[in-house]
Amino acid sequence: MAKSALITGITGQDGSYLTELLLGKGYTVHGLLRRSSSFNTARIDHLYEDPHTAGRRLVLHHADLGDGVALVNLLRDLRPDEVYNLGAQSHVRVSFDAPLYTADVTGMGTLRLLEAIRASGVDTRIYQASSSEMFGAAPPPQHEGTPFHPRSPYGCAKVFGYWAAVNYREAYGLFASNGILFNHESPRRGETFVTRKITRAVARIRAGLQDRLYLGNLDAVRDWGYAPEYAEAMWQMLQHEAPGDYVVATGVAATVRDFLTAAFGAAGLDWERHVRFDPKYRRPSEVDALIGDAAHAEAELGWKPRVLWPELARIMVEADISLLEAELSGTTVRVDRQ
Ligand code: NDP
Ligand code: GDR
Repeated sequence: MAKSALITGITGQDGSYLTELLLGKGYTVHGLLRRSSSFNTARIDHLYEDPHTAGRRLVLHHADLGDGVALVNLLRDLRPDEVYNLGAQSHVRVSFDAPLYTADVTGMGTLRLLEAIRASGVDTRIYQASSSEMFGAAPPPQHEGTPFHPRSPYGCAKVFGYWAAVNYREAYGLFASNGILFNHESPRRGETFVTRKITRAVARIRAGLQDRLYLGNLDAVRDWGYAPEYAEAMWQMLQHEAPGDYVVATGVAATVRDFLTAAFGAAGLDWERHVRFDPKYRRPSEVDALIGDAAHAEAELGWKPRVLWPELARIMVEADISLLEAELSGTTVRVDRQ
């Protein structure tokens, strides 16, 4: 029997890659779509199937991680084999401006989903999108045994979600796995995260549409991997014989400045001529260095990173240049071509 999955956050970067992966494996994919006054499905439009198509395998349902009853109803009606909880207010800087909202969606939303699984009595496996931001101030390299020290409302909310998943595993025997994913990027990355902000600016500066790029802390160290590979790790966790918690990372460190140099360099530009500092992009408390040790994921799941950050920077710059050229030529644009 073909499997079915429910994905919260299906319209986000990771949700789109995971949907492609699962459809390719023959799954029927149900996505939780939150109500928006404008279209929010650009990343999955290329996978869209008309609701009147018989036997379609991608189905979207309006609901919200803030609405526990809607989650129970969805779980009860769909009875999916697997649930991937990717939905979140995922922006760290924004979480300082909207801390209670972030805690509600990112933290309580996870508990609502776990409780919906329990209340509906559905026999399913759940993947929880945990984050390297939970490590925060803990010195690198970080692994599954590193104590958490979150540095933002977002990080605190993810710690809550992490422990809620562990608790439902221990209390109710739920197959709940935490993927502790380090930063992962792609041409589909949201435009306000630093890598995509940089690669979009490179394309626009190269085309003469923009001259300045305003950024915050250039000294932060991150471990940037390639998002489609991280979606594979999520799926592998739910196919494993037992639930567990896994760090997923490349183990390779770079500063924001390093990424800037590579991205501008890929277009033959010098970042120092264009980048300016704006304090509004600094965080009240910063996470200085995240470098993951993914040895456990490699040993248990056979997962290994392939694309490292210099190649990632090049992939993203090339994609943003092509996207801009298509926009400027008036060609119908699909935001996500990879
Ligand atoms: P995105 O920000 O691209 O996507 C977030 C998704 O959550 C979107 O589909 C968004 O919907 C949805 N969402 C937001 N609020 C709600 C809500 N109230 N109810 C239901 N859905 C909601 O994130 P990514 O794809 O990058 O990340 C996926 C998950 O992994 C997130 O939980 C993130 O915190 C976590 N994570 C990400 C990492 C990364 O480097 N990318 C690293 C570690 C963890 P809409 O499109 O309508 O806004
Ligand atoms: P992060 O990603 O906070 O690590 O969270 P982001 O790309 O936002 O920041 C990375 C680093 O770059 C510095 N920075 C800037 N960041 C942004 N967004 N905009 C700027 O102008 C800027 N200038 C400098 C930041 O200070 C930071 O140090 C991401 C999210 O996807 C989370 O959801 C996820 O859990 C973690 O990665 C792992």
